[in-house]
Amino acid sequence: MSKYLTRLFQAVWKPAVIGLAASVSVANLANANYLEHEAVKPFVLEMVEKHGFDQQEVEALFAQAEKKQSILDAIARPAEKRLEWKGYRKIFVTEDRINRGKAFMAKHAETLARAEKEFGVPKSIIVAIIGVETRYGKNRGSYRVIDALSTLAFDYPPRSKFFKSELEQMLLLSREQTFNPMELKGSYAGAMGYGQFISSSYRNFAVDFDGDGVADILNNPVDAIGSVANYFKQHKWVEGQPVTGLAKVKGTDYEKALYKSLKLKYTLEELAQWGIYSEDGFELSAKGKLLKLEGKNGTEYWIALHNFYVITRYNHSHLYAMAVYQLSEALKN
Ligand SMILES: [Ca+2]
Repeated sequence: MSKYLTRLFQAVWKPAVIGLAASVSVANLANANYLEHEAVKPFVLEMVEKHGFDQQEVEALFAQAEKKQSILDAIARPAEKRLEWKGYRKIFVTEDRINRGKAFMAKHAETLARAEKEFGVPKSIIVAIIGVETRYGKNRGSYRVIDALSTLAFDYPPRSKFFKSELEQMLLLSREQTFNPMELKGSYAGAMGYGQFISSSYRNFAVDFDGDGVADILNNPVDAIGSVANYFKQHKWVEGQPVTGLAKVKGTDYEKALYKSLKLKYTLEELAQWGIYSEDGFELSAKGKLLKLEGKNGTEYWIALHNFYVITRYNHSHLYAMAVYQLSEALKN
């Protein structure tokens, strides 16, 4: 542990002891902190053994971490599961978001051109991601990341394994970047900064794009732009390839091509044999997935291609990827 971080942890730790003592005297201050939670002790010991963290320092963090019911409510009903395409689109592909996106694009034109060249990812896609995630940095999240990750790691069994891992990643990230873990803010799922990177993504994909020696995706839009572009490059975005296009369907065989997974299972040639066509001139040897969306004017069919799948690596939802795509198209005009 760096001296700097030790100092930060200590600064946190001292008041925490007072807080903990106080909470003992107030009967049933339930969930005021996570130190008493049965799953926390083994987690703390694991961090000590595996990564050499100081036990008291990590315990001090959990003494201040709080369970938030609003986080449990939010994860149980995300927009991606609640809404049809028409409702989802109305949130993310709006005049306001398009106009703000164009302003963001103009402001960061030089950085975006550099990112597009270096990573091979269109600036319209980079900006659309930042637009959908945080309205171009405006809503970066107001939950303490320690509260979000503790609540989901220790009180949300369906995703416990994933969020424990993210909690571990957050501690490592804080040590590496000399962040005070108590001060990190983000979404209800612990995603941070302009592009809402979770801790593991921060560690794996964030880049220092303005050359000041720090990869700061929390407050620095230049680093955020480079990092989103790098994320797409690392998830195999193919430069110059289309994302998706409207499709037409004939007969009833097309229903065979509807399945839940986001993976592309069939070639466009196979889809054509089932009566699914595109007029966009896509390569028939390419793989695609038929999407059936409930839009404002009824059912829409789309063929999603490889780069659409890459967008779903950012958020595992076809509604999300379609919103990013349509916003990116609107930003081009
Ligand atoms: Ca930087």
